Formats: sequence, C-alpha cells, structure tokens
Amino acid sequence: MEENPYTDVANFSRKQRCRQGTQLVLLGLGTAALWAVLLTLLLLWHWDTAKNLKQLEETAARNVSQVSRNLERHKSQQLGQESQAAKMAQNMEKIQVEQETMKSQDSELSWNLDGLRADLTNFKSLSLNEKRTVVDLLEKLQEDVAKLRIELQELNGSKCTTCPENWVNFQKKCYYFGEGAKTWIEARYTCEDLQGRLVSIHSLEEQAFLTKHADMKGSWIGLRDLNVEGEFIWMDGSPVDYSNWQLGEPNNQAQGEDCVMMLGSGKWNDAFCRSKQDGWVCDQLVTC
Ligand code: MMA
Ligand code: CA
Repeated sequence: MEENPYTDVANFSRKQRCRQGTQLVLLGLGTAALWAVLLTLLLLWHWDTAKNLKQLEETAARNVSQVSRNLERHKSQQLGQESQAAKMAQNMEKIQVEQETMKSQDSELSWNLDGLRADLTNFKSLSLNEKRTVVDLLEKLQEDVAKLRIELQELNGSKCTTCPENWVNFQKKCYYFGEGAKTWIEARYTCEDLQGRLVSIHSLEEQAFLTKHADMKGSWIGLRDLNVEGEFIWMDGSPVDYSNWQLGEPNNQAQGEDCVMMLGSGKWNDAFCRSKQDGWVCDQLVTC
C-alpha cells in the first residue's frame, strides 16, 4: 500500500492533539490536586485557629471568673474590716464612758476619803470617854448587822444553828461553859480569845437554859456597873431588858461590887470584880 503524505500529517496532528489533551487533563488534575492541598491546608489552619481561639476564650472566661471571685473576696474583706472598725469605734466610746465613770468614782472616793480623814481627826480629838462611847456604838452596830445577816440567811432558807466544837447551841447563840477559878476580867479576856464575849441574858428561856448548864457553881456573866454605880451594862452592848437578881441583890457590898456572877441557882449577884469564880459563860452568834 502506498504511503499518503497527507495521511501522515493527519496522523501527526492527531497524535499531537492527543498529547495536548493528555497534557491538559494532567494539568487539570494537577491544578485540582493543588487546590485540594491548598483547601486542606486552609481547613487545617482554620481548625487550628478556631481551636486556639476557643482555648483563648476559655482562658479568658476562667480569668474573668477568677477576677470576679477575687473582687467578691475583697468586697467581703472590706465589709468585714468596716464592721470591725465600727465595733472598735463602739468599744472606744464604751471605754471613754467607763473612763469618765471611773473618774467620777475616783473623785467620789477621794471625797469620801477626805470625809473619813476629817472623821478621824475629829475622833482623835475626842476625849477618852467619848471614844469609849463611839467604840461601844460601833460594836453594837456590828452586832446588829451580824444579827440581821443571820436573819436574812434564814429567810433565804439557810439553817443557822452551827456552833464551834465544845460550844452549845440555844436559839440564835452558841454558849461556852468555862471552868476554873478566874477573876471577872480574866474570864472576859478568855471569852474574847475564844472569839466570844462574856454572856448576856435576855429572856426567861435563855436563863433557864443557862441555869441548867451552869452546873450549880458560881459563873461570871457579862454584866457590870463599873463606870456609874447602879447602872448595869452588858459587855456586848445589848440592852438590859431582863434581870434575874437574887433577892437583896445587887447590894454593892462594901461599895466594891461591880461585876455580876450567876449563882449555882442561876440567880444573879453583884460581886467583887477581883474575886475568883469557879466558872464563866461565853456566848457568840450562831453561823449558818
Ligand atoms: C457575899 C457576896 C456578896 C453577896 C452576899 C450576900 C458576904 O458576901 O457574895 O456579893 O451580896 O454574900 O449575902
Ligand atoms: Ca452582892
């Protein structure tokens, strides 16, 4: 078969067109691949950025809540400090008021002290007799206060019949029946050493109790008329509101009998103060 030059040319151009087509397809594919890579990269970048943004957002939110928490804490601390400051101011005011009260008390006390000093000066200038009267009055007042205290404690339900060992209780007093020869003044001091006084007697019942315990012997009691003849006084300052004289007594025999003793019968007799009696009776108030 004869070769046709046109056919060759046509073949050649067809081949060339075919190659060109292939090249175009390859180019298209390459471009598409390139776009795909580019898009993937873009997507990856977008995803990464979004992730970072989200993290940033979360961190920011955390920080904001932290800051608001701190703010709250600061606010409450501030409130606490404010209330403390208010309290301190209140306390300060109280202290100032107390200080004022103390100042006025202080001046009142020094005023009282001045009064006492003046009383003392007056007391020092009193005569011995007047002093004796004041001391007696004071002792009487103390006795009255002690009696009132016992009454008050009894009203409050206390039972007031307590006496020291070897003392005997009768009504609101305790009695000690001393034995042994003593003068009146020795008996008086002995009673004082025992925290008591020579007994005073104020009723028939009390006398009956003493008579029973006096044991039929002569005993000193706390009555005398040393200062003014015939004017008998009890040593505890109590009033002479009862008596139990033996018939014919007090006779102030030989003008020298100023101290009173209880005979074995319980009756009273004025006797010579420096004479010795075999017994003596002390008393003191009960305790509750
Ligand atoms: C004693 C003495 C007196 C009392 C008479 C009573 C002799 O003296 O105790 O005080 O008055 O007796 O007879
Ligand atoms: Ca007498």
